[in-house]
Amino acid sequence: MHYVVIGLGVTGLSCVRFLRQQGFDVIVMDTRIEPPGLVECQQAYPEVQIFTGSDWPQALLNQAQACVVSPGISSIIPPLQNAKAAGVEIIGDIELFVRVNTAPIIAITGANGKSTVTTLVGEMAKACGKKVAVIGNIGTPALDLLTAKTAYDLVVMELSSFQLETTYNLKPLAATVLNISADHLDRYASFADYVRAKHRIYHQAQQVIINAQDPLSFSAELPREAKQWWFTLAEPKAREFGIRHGCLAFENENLIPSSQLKIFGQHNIANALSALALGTAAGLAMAGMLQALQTFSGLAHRCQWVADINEVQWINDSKGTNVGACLAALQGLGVGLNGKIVLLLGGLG
Ligand code: UMA
Ligand code: ADP
Repeated sequence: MHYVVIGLGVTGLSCVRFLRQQGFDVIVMDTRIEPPGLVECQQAYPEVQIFTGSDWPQALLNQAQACVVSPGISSIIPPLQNAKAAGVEIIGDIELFVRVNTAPIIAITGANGKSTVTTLVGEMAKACGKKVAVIGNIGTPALDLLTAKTAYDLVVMELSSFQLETTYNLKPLAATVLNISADHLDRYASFADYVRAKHRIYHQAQQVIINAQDPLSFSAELPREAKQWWFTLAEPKAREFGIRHGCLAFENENLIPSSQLKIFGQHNIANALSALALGTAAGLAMAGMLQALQTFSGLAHRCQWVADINEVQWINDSKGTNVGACLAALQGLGVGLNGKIVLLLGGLG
């Protein structure tokens, strides 16, 4: 029996490394003629058979122990549906990861703000003295953690809807859907399908963190026993992180003036509040989390201040790759601004 790894980008390569280390036979298939991981895979694993282009041998798919599908390729393409009909398990790299991982997981998804919140929670955990791994859609494939065989206190994982579609046994200590607006609709039959894929993150979560101002962050099918935490840009009620008199606050307690944050825009205040909620759910100390909030200056290309030239401020928000992100950036940056915003816009959307 062998595993078939579908896709030879960073995810596919990480799957090959992990499965070979475990001693399994591996076959790789990718529709691209020259997938990015081709040369590295050939050099490091000459024994692995690689099929590139559109002609995949169906018999090898149908005899596999499982097909491990990269997030960039849909698992409902005919060769994979045929294999599924033949009884083959269709999973993703995150499913392989959670079957072996033993560290507690904070799982983060949403249409926008995922990488910012994932990084911020990672910084908070570090400030609290935890050995933390920050992985997933943010860039480092999850399985690389297992291949490296290093122990961690906590795993902070950014998950895309693509990754969630092929994950069945994720049992996070805390999970959130930060917000939902239209994205990736070329991959989904409907917006409802995209929302359903995102909500999979909650299925077996011990604690859930919900955006009180986005009804799509809430799921009617939350696990009944899951503890709930909420965040809002309004004044917080019970179990809520919110804003009171210019301060980030939890319930009745003011925590830190928003002016002490190094990230700006209303959407980033929401990101900070969700990170505080996630960290609190995971038992991180408030003092360490607030220390991280005071130093975290955001990620490159996300509402990133570039220069101030002749009284014009230049901001790089090139990671705002959907309409919701662009609107949030414009609205967030517009607060308190006296001048005009000139938007330089490109891309498919
Ligand atoms: N592809 C093919 N044929 C194949 C396999 C893939 O044409 O047989 C194409 C896909 O359509 C896609 C590209 O190859 O355009 C890359 O796909 P991939 O699955 O090989 O991607 P990886 O290099 O493994 O990177 C993936 C994530 N990419 C996608 O989901 C498209 C990375 O997220 C992620 O960082 C990485 O795994 C580690 O987990 C990137 C992303 O854009 C940053 N994610 C989307 C987003 O954030 O909106 C979801
Ligand atoms: P993702 O990883 O989900 O793509 P990022 O943290 O990389 O999100 O941010 C990408 C862009 O999304 C930012 O440049 C900004 O325009 C927008 N954004 C960030 N946080 C939010 C939020 N909470 N709500 C809406 N848009 C946001």
